[in-house]
Amino acid sequence: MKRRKFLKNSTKITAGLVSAPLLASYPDTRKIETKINDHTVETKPIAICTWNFQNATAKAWEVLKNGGSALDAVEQGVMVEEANENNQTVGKGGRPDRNGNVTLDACIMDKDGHCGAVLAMQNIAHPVSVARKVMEDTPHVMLAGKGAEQFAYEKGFEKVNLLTEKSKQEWLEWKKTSKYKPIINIENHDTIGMLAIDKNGDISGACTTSGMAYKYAGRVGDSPIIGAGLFVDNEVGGATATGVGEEVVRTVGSFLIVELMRQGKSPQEACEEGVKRIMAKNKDNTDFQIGFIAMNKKGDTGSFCIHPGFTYRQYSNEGHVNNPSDSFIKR
Ligand code: SD4
Repeated sequence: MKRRKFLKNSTKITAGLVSAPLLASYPDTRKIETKINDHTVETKPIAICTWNFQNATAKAWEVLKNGGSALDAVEQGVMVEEANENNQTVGKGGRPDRNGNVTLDACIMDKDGHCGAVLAMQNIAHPVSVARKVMEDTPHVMLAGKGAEQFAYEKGFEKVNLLTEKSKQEWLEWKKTSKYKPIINIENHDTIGMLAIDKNGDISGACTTSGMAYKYAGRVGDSPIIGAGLFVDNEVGGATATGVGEEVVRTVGSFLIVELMRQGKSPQEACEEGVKRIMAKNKDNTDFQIGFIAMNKKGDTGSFCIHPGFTYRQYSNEGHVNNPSDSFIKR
């Protein structure tokens, strides 16, 4: 379905209408309990992602269902969108910067607080996997630009032309006026952030994007910034964001939401507070979109956004559903 049409329709969606048949049972039927400090929490395997990326979340769920780790689930899940050339905000097929170069941002974070990120990296199809290599094979957290690309080649990643004909033609069209104005819910908002809990009750997350279309060369948003576009604390939960990254960075949105959950807020309440914090800094400017999703250690989830139209896809043993998100501005 065309993005514009989907977003038009998405406001009509209700959780009940889109819930799908029950999935094959999770193989391990034991209650999953994990210890947080001195108390035990019952938890459930689950994967969620920003927007209605059914194939990506299904892939993550397949990994979880087969007993894989949350880290593998989120990596393999978001890779589905990185490879999807029809998604013009992630990976190959992403819209370029104003010079015509597709530059990708991604990060990943595991249950132990280890994390890795690549920023403004060109010519590599799976930035999330390079981010994982940064996390696992280097003493660093972030690699940017040419250095990230060089590191990827050293790790065996292939050079790929990320600019598809469609994105190129649209960019050439854009250059005629060169107006830079992100449109709410459209064109710039297909970034995938994903969170998962595995059979051990451990949480990981990943986030990947080509950033804002026609951005200044070198511009980096929130998506690869740990704490802004993604944050995981295995004792509490995780959060991730989509939308205008500059505003997410200003409030360190995902970290804020996880800390609010640590203080006792539900994922839903924490996402709402996160958006309100952003809106408090933007009293005269509401003309942009941001969506947060969050989950806590038990597998409870929540989301909130500025404008109607945002949804998040969820897979668990109870089935899969595209959850419509409540919004700060109602209509
Ligand atoms: C960014 N947050 O680069 C990203 C854009 C985005 O869906 O979310 N697109 O600011």
